[in-house]
Amino acid sequence: MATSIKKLPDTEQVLSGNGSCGGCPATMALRIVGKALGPNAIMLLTPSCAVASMGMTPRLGYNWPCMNICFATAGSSASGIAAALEIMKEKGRLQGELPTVFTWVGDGGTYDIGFQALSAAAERNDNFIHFCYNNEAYSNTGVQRSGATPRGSYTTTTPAGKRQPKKNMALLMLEHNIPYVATATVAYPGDLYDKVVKAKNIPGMKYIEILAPCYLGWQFDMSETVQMSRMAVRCGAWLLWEAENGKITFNNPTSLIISGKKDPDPVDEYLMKQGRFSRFLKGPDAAQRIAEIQNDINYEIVFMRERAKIAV
Ligand SMILES: Cc1ncc(C[n+]2csc(CCOP(=O)(O)OP(=O)(O)O)c2C)c(N)n1
Ligand code: SF4
Ligand SMILES: [Mg+2]
Repeated sequence: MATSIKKLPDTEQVLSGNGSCGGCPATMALRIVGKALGPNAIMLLTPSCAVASMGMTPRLGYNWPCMNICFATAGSSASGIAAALEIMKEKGRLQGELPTVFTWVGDGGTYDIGFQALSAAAERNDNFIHFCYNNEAYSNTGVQRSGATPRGSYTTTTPAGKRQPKKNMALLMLEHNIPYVATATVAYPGDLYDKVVKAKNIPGMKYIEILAPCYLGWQFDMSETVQMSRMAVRCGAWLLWEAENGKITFNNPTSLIISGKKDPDPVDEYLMKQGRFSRFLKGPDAAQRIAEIQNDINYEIVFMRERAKIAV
């Protein structure tokens, strides 16, 4: 059973007056992450909405030492900082518990542009947590397609709707044999909190991906962020799972869907609530196009169910 939202610590690492949009899912998620990590951490950010949201010195919106790093370098920069801290500790120049090194990176910086450095860091099992807040597009630069954009979604670079399905990035990270991988989303704050607490206490590389429904790119009302996140999970478009030392387990309510105890909601309502799908779903082919998206979801459910059976 996940920790209740009422039991989350009062600590706030995300400060009021930051520059994010109202209802921003990434900032909401970061608040919960902050409660789990506490103040003893170092944050690395690649160019993204999270950088635009943090504000400008001296009015920093995040209560950690923060480093803005180049787009492609989350994996290599975090590896360097983690190694430097360990050496400082060894030489007696750093006392007490080592800070948690974490990267806070969008899907563009994770799935696409930062993938090479991230893969290398995972292969080395370097000691940091990579967070991908996944709003399924390059939002900060006006919503371009990324490898996380689902089939059918409008972006400025897929004006007629993206033709390909998204890739399963969390699973790709798991295939690097890192000790901890998890997915989460803002509608399930206790689940996210517990996963971050777990990751914080595991040495080596950890990867946590958080679905972050962005009202601007997805085109829904900004008051509906949490509802959209919940709908994504209930229809199976986003699966909640974690893997410790390679063993995958599913979290509620995804576990009910995977075990067949509950049918996923049909994807129609989820799609229709978002303007980004409206062009793709217009016209006489609409039913066939919805079926294509439903197939992508069904495929992932079946694939992850079978993949979870493999544990060595
Ligand atoms: C090498 C490089 N290419 C492009 C950019 C321009 N850029 C800044 S933020 C951004 C979008 C980032 O997308 P994502 O990582 O998904 O984060 P989000 O904006 O969605 O929060 C881009 C393309 C850049 N800063 N550096
Ligand atoms: S565009 Fe989306 S992800 Fe970016 S700050 Fe606004 S709500 Fe957050
Ligand atoms: Mg993004």
